Amino acid sequence: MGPSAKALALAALCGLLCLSQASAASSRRIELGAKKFEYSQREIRVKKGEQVTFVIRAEDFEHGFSLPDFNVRADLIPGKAVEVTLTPDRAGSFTFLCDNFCGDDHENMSGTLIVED
Ligand SMILES: [Cu+2]
Repeated sequence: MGPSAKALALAALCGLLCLSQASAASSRRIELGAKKFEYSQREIRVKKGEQVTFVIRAEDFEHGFSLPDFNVRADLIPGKAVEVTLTPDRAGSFTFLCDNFCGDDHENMSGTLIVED
């Protein structure tokens, strides 16, 4: 690789990094808490095409966060903020739920993501 090719590769790499940082920064951040047996928000409204980052904290136990319609899931570890980023590409109501068994009322631990056009 000649010097100019190296410079080009570096520039391309920088472009990628800068782009990904810019998109992370422009993401709308939504704080969500998880504890037995509910999320801190039952209903979350976002806009179609808007990039959102869920910042999710488990408050008491290991929970899960699953949004099957968008193929998104994460393990939630107490004391740690877990970030999940997505850009909903269609409007509608979608269920998010705990998919990590956490006790008797686990089945009811869910909420709705409303994506508006
Ligand atoms: Cu659960």
